Amino acid sequence: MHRTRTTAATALAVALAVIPLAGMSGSSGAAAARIADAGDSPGAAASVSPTPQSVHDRSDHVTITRSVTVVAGPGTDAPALALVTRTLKDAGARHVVRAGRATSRDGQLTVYVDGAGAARTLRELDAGGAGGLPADGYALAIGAGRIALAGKDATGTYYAAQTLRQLLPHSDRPGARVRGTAVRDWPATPLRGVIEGFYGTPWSHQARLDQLDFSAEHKMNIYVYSPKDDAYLREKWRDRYPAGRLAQIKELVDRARARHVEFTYALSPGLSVCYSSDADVEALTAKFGTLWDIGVRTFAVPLDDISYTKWNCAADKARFGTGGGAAGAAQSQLLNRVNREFIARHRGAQPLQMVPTEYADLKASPYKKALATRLDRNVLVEWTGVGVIAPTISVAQARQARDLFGHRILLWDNYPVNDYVSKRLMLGPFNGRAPGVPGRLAGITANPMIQPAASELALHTVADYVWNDRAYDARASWRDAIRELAGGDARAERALHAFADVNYTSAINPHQAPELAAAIDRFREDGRAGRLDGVLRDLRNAPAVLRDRLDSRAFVRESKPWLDATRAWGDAARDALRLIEADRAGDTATARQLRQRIPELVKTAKSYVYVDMKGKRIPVVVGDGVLDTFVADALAGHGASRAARTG
Ligand code: 14T
Repeated sequence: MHRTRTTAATALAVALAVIPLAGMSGSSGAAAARIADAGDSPGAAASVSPTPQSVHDRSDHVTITRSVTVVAGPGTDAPALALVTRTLKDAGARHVVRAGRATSRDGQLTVYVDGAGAARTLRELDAGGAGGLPADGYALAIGAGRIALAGKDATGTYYAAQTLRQLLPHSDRPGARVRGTAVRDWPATPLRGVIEGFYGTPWSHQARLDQLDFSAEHKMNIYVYSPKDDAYLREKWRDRYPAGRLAQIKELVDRARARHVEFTYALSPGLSVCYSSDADVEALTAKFGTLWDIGVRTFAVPLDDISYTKWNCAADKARFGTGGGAAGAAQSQLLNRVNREFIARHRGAQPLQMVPTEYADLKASPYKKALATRLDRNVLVEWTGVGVIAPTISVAQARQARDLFGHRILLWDNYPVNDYVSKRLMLGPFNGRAPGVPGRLAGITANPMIQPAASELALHTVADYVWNDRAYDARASWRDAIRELAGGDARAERALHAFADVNYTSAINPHQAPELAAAIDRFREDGRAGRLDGVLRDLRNAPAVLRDRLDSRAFVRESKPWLDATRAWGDAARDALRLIEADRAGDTATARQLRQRIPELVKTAKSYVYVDMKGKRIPVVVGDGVLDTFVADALAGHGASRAARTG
């Protein structure tokens, strides 16, 4: 795996461009698939994302009254209660009063959160209890003048509150009616989240805070802090943080805790570590200690993208020998010491995570054998699937990874990460991961794009899949993600849809701009230029609409070169369409004029660049293979028709 980053990245990019990719799910059947339980009608649940495991709509309604009583025990999760209160106020309640037990004032809404009251209400409304559910599970019921929420654990209660947030309407006055419903819900896999694990400009502090909020809203419970270009995590792994940096990390840790997200600190010593050195074990655990002190409880030691054939000290060669088996033994020894001398001695520490140096295949090897036999059982091993950017992941592969590494597997999914193709935004959905995969894993973490806000579209779909893989429908989830990011603004939603369509392709979504491509195909069949022009005009105007109307200013900022390129390609494509029409009508003057100016428009469209952290200017692409091809075909067709005329 040890290659220099640029060559390796280029090799990877080339490989991805030529490997034919297996067909991926893309069926629509939206609404029906959103309800996991057979026999349910799409009612309230249609607005809940990730799709709940089980929803039964009731025939009754509940009214949000002016004053609402919240009945909760003293041990109830504080963030959950705060969210319930805010949700009720957003739904029109003026006063939300906490009480130890119900004070049944006629007609007034009571909300039970955990405890005996919630258990009784859930039973009466056929939602069952939360007791038998997996970790992070919850039950929620709305009906008979009451609302009840109960979690299997504190996170479950918090997720019940998140679901309530999606079920209640927004209103500035009391009186809103809410459809009765009974929800039982739980995740498909224990760990679900984001690993900031890419090369290039690390996310800003604000972006990380926003990401923690986003994760919580999407029932994701882990954030792994592992940016490759934060020197304190790799080159300077032994060094302590300056106070200011540590204070920032603490702010993330606190935010994560309040959102029921496990902040995971990943330290990568592989560039310089001496595995047999007591001093290096000491340095590693001392660094972890400084993070423990600010509240971190989950730790990882990634050993990816390092050499495991060259030791960093002579002692390792003497102690372990050479070859993959020796590397596996050395790494296991280091990790076991961290596990036994740090993790095991800190009460409340979560299982240690590691990334093996062979993380992207399923070939039996002396290295994997060494990890399987020597690494402490309770360490989680990360794996990317077959291929660094796995086009597909099957249940059989997940099972094989578990067997081969001999440990529980945490999937490090390299989607939507774009560090190896930074000319591209990846706005398509999570795809190609089979139903049943999450159930075989300790969890799934997705490596996002360098652009944090733009990553939210793909991450929304990741969150859907990892919570309820059986109900997952990539296209439906993608539309849902667009709707959410557009924040209820129909014009922004349409614009975002058009923009995401021309930024759709990746290793897991082989077709670029599927909707635009279909519109062009249709035009080739029926010759209806007006309709295609409407599509191109909407695309051309989408950047302006997004700049005007999208709430997420970060999305607009990060997408700037792609927005610019989209508008310019829209102009070029519309002129190309006019050229086709002029040729067809025999309007040679117009055709000649268009023919002359289109190359200039194409040049402009290709001129927009993403500037990376080293100042490198990388021309961006949008709708590549579709927009450029359409324009080129129009020019070629014009040449051909001229030749035929003058021929
Ligand atoms: F550890 C991993 F699981 C992993 O994926 N490591 C890196 C990751 O930081 C990076 O964001 C990702 C996508 O580029 O790929 C891994 O890095 C690579 C992979 C290669 F195949 C770097 C160079 C390669 F040639």
